[in-house]
Amino acid sequence: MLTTCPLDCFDSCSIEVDEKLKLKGEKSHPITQGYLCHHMNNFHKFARIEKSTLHGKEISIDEAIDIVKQKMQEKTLYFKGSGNLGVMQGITKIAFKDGDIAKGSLCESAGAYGIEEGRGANLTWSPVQVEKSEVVVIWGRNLSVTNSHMLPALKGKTIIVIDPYKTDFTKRADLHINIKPRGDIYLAMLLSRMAYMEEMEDEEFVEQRGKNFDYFIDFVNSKPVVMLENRSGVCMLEVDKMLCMIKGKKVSFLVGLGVQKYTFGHSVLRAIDSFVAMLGLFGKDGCGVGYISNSSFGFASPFSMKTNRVYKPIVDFGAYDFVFIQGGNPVNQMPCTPKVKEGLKKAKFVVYFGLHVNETSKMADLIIPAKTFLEKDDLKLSYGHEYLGEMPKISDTDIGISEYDLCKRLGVELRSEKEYIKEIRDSNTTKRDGRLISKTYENVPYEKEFYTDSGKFEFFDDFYDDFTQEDLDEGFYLLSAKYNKSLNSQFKTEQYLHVPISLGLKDEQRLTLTNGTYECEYIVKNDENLRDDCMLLHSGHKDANMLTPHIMSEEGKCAIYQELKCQIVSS
Ligand SMILES: Nc1nc2c(c(=O)[nH]1)N[C@H]1C(S)=C(S)[C@@H](COP(=O)(O)OP(=O)(O)OC[C@H]3O[C@@H](n4cnc5c(=O)[nH]c(N)nc54)[C@H](O)[C@@H]3O)O[C@H]1N2
Ligand SMILES: Nc1nc2c(c(=O)[nH]1)N[C@H]1C(S)=C(S)[C@@H](COP(=O)(O)OP(=O)(O)OC[C@H]3O[C@@H](n4cnc5c(=O)[nH]c(N)nc54)[C@H](O)[C@@H]3O)O[C@H]1N2
Ligand code: SF4
Ligand SMILES: [Mo]
Repeated sequence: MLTTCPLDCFDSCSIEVDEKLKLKGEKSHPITQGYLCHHMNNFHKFARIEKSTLHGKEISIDEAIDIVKQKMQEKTLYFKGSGNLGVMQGITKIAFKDGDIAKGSLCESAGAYGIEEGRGANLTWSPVQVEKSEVVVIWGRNLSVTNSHMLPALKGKTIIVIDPYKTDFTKRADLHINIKPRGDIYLAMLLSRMAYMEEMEDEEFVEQRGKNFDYFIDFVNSKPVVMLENRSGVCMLEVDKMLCMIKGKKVSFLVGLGVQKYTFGHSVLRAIDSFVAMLGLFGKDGCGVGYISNSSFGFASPFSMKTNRVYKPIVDFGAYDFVFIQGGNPVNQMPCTPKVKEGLKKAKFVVYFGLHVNETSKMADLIIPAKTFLEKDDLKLSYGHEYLGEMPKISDTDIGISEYDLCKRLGVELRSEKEYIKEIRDSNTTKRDGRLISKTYENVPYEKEFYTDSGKFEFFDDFYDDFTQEDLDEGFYLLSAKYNKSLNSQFKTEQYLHVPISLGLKDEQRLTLTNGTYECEYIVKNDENLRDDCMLLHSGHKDANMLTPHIMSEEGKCAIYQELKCQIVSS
């Protein structure tokens, strides 16, 4: 039978499941092309939670549900992570609609906000389009780790990588721009300024499809080149090289999380988009910018409703009597672990509803096991391509409960599961070569319209960055990136702090870092791929968020993992 990978990943692979539940990538799927990654190849090897427990003592699911029913009468917070991205995961929040719902994201929403400001909607840019490009700019995205099903589309293209870390891909790139962290907005402005000097703008596009272009050009021209070079760490020569490589070509820009882990993350995406728009590289075959898109764009949302919102990156768990955490591991994944732990200790009663034991389950009073994606009906909308992934129930077990069943058992009146799935699926689908795709992608994204009120692309003309020269010069950027064997904190995580060789430290030695407020000791691994001003922790590292800040982006309510620099306390 066929199903779809539920994980938080660009690729949403189509999976063949045999009678023994062995998982294989579907060969004829245009994106999956017959292979899966580490997580799905080893899915059954990772132990799952099998029993409900209250303070470590086994109880039945019925007893667990009764406890939730009783506790949710008190001041409640519902917090959902992104362990499974099936649409039915969202149903549970209906049961908690009278409490506070944690909104915003630990992921992409700063950048997404900036994209929506300029284009009105954050549409995907899939391998199907990238294949039609001549040049691909990989900008703060680590394709071979996070988006491996994009790789076949890159064959034979000119590749430019913009990343402060020498990812696998930089080694086969035609140009690697080893940018200073936090420098992307300045590089985008420098590129725009130089492109304007070289008269590379697409006048027809800018006039007919753009708004605010003159202000944009005045704004970027008002910035001293030396400042733009200093802030981005990129010299004019390299900018010139990049412009020569993309001039007159069909170009895809694949932008990742890396560029937007800062307070002004929304402006970074808007600036990159503005540069691309001035070249007229939207709405044409093989020309566009891809980011973590809004997968549900255009689809019905039967579970949406008015609720009292609090913000995920900074939510204070301690302010609640009852905290219900579903499909997430905030103790490990939310910024500022010390604050998260303090809050969860103070909260009167905490539930963890998930698949695996982790740092959050260990702090929960009550643990409720979930069903896996093979054991429930669902549907996956992808943030990395236009194909819909059906997820029929394939196997059954006595372990756990599905999100739908839990919601029902908590007393919510619901239609049948299949009805919801059908409503969402049919609300915006069509077929391409016999496969379901989102109707939004019948045409090239933005070919007909931008989704702003003006219907035009709206260029940016201002932003705010309060980093001083002192901030720039002192300490180390602590990069946070994804790991090939883990999906955030799920599966196999890595436990080293990567440091630049220039520090002269020894592998396996201890190193204590501070962000000015908190300290944490790490075990060192030398990494020749790092710039001298950077260190790196992989997502899922047990102390990945000990030194990340308890603040969120200016716009988009997003966590901003790289806002603070770190100093060495002792080694
Ligand atoms: N194997 C695996 N795949 C995953 C995940 C996983 O945990 N493991 N997670 C999934 C999720 S939740 C997401 S959101 C996506 C994210 O996918 P990506 O965006 O690819 O993920 P990251 O590894 O966070 O960041 C990408 C790159 O940004 C670079 N970077 C850091 N700071 C800067 C900067 O200031 N400027 C620039 N230009 N680059 C910078 C990093 O060095 C890194 O190479 O991946 C998904 N796929
Ligand atoms: N330092 C640092 N922190 C980060 C990041 C980073 O790069 N660096 N990345 C950020 C990003 S991009 C993201 S998206 C977030 C992700 O953060 P989280 O959403 O917390 O992701 P995971 O750590 O993968 O935890 C997923 C949980 O979902 C559970 N689960 C899996 N499938 C199901 C299911 O079907 N039902 C239920 N109920 N539970 C299920 C798993 O057991 C696991 O506990 O982390 C963010 N945090
Ligand atoms: S995590 Fe991504 S690459 Fe791996 S199987 Fe799932 S969709 Fe495919
Ligand atoms: Mo994410």
